[in-house]
Amino acid sequence: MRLSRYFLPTLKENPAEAQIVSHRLMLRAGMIRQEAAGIYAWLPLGFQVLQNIEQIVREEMDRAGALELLMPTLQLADLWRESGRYDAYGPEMLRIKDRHDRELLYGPTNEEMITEIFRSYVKSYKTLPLNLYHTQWKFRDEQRPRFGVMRGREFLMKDAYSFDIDEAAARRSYNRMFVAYLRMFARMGLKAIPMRAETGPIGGDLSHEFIILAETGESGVFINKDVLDLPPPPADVDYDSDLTSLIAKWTDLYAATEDVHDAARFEAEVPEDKRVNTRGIEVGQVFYFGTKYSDAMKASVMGPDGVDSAIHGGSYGVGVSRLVGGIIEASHDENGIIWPESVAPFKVGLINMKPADADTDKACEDFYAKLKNAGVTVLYDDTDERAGAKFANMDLIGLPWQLVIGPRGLKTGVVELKNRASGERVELSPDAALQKLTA
Ligand code: 5CA
Repeated sequence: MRLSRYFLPTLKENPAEAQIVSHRLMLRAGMIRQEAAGIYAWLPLGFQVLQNIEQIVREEMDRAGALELLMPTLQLADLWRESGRYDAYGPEMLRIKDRHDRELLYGPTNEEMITEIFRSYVKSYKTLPLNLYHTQWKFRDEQRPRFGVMRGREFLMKDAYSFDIDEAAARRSYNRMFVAYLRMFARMGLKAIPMRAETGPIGGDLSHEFIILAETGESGVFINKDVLDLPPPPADVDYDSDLTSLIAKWTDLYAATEDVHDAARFEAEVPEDKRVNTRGIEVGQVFYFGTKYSDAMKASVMGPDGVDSAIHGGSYGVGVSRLVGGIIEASHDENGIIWPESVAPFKVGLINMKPADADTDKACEDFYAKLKNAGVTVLYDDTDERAGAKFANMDLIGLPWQLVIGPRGLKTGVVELKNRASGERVELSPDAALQKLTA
């Protein structure tokens, strides 16, 4: 992509309304535009990151055996009356009437709708286990939308729903999601710690929140700091195997949100030098709620013994749009964002130090074409801004590599490659640079 043809409305000044660094940087880097309180338009740079995150989530969900579908944002109120949640959900739910006076709502989550789909088609245990998911916009009329995409009113969530014949099978489904979550967050460069948590309006008695540590987070947390050193499960983890011992490595170490924190246990189990009490950002939550929805909505299947019984369910959410802010909270410096390569909007920022200089233009065009041909995503700054402004802009938007090409270096046959994360700069031949970036 040529910067001269891109839409990157960066801001020089810090926006006054942004209280935390990720919100500030997302506005300054031209990633989002606020349209109303807690409602954002995603501009090209922000949208690319959002899509990259969604894709990692998708790959790990698919690897764990879940199946993607897409449910609508609007739902019938009557469906929610069946579960009893239409009234229970309160003012957070956006209620709408259509021209025929039918009551609709903008979905805050999809337990009811997926249960309705399930019960319409599945009659036998032979179809189980089943895990269906989608990534779709949600609306929750939060009392205090704040911190940009962290607590929005409209936000993008991946939500998955598992269906099983009994509790033991449902716990296996829960475990598969638990492992998939450890993997997806690690791939985004995050240390997301599973913590015992309350279930809130989703219900049930077993739940974990996946939380990344950050001072700006909304949740107070208590952990044994050894949990930060646990390695994520490998890519070839066998989802058909018994995952309990893998999961026990994580759940055996104390980690709890303040809502369920047990001070006596914390002190008894965790040596003093390993106790950490800090704040964190919840990027995902998993629930096992048994037959809460299947009882109310009559979703049952015939078991091997010929007897019908209510299915056991779980639901599994990931805050896809919140993650964009969460990753920035975890990875930035005073100059701007530092994207992990896996979610970066472009891998390389190519800086032309002297546009209109024939040799420099030629070298840049050549690089640009070769990188693109090799499948490397590149943002080519071909504008005639000052060099200082170009560097500041590239630091702000945080692409993992900056490739600087100017007449002086070209005379001695070198280009400069800067690693955004370490700040390290090396001069090397164009061929060596190309090799490094396409390896
Ligand atoms: N039905 C369940 C699981 S699918 C559910 O809705 N869970 S949740 O309420 O915990 O939401 C899932 C994830 O969405 C949260 O972990 C959080 O990362 C994200 N999320 C929730 N509310 C917001 C919000 N207002 N703004 C941005 N992200 C949010």
